[in-house]
Amino acid sequence: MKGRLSRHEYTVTEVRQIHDLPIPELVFRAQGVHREHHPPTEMQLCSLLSVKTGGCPEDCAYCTQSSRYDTGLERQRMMKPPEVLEAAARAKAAGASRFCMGAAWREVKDGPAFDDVLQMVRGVRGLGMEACCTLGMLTEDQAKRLAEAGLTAYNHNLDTSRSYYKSIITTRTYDDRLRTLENVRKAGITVCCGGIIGMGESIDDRCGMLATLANLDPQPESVPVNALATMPEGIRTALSDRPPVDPLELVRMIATARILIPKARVRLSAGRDAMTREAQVLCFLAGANSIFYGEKLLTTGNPDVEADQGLLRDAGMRATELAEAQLAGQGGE
Ligand code: SAM
Ligand code: DTB
Ligand code: SF4
Repeated sequence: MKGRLSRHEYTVTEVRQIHDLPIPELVFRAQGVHREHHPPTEMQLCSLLSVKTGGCPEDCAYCTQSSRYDTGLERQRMMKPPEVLEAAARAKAAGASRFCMGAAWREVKDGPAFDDVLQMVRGVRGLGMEACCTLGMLTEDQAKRLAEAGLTAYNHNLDTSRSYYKSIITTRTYDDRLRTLENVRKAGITVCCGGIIGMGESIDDRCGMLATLANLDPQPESVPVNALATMPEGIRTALSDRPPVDPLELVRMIATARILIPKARVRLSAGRDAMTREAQVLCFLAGANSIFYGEKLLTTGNPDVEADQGLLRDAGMRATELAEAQLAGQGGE
């Protein structure tokens, strides 16, 4: 909450002291924080859909959808609200409680495409699901219109530290990102903000990003931790040659995020399809309580629905019920 009496501003050094703890100490501390704030066996299942794919003018080096690189991804026309709502209904029937719609835009432009997105948001809320969008930069007025349509959350990632950011994206700044997050916050929409590891950044960069996230006031309600997506499907990015992320590094990021941002949903995001079940369960123990659910993320693969249902069952965990999602989503209206 704004105006907290003794708000602590984290430094990179402090975050690093947590991040570098021996894993048994780190996970033990994270579990303690997790249990204080969340039911430890409950997992939010969130389905993703790319409603406008490819042809993006930005130069994000990690992204398959940037038109600045030859990624081999086929550009697709923008989907219409009825098609999107059919996909949302299918996701709901499969057990998802949140539906996130992504568009390969630099920023939202007012006009028919944005009006369609507003209709999609109203439709998803009408299904009783939480609705999330990730559409690039937003003005204050656009955020307000999304809030009026019932949007629960807006995803806009910091991606990495302020200093490494310039090596990954040159077409918009870190401050642009922070401004959009502020507009989302002012409109009363919950903030989903995290980043990616495995892009060649240092451990200090990772901890710097976590410090910035933890120092946001209020802190984000949702923190996605992505491993740079590996692309067996043949599509590429400017960073495709990076070695794969060691899952223990994701465990460290998740546990540290859990300790620093206790109330957030920490989301084990891109990268699960390259992980064993055991590594994923270790991430759950470290405090991850949300996953993307469904065969596809935006353009790359994700474990299939049966595999995830089996994983939750065998781990003795359960998916967030729709009714709980509705209650949680009320804050965003
Ligand atoms: N165009 C909008 C934007 O960039 O804000 C929304 C879509 S964008 C694909 C959403 C986020 O997905 C990015 O900020 C990034 O953190 C994540 N992402 C994109 N490509 C990824 C990849 N190859 N691996 C991991 N995460 C990725
Ligand atoms: C986030 O942090 N991860 C999701 C969601 N927010 C939009 C996207 C992951 C994208 C992975 C690469 C792809 O599928 O294109
Ligand atoms: Fe465009 Fe978003 Fe991909 Fe960047 S991450 S290239 S803004 S779709």
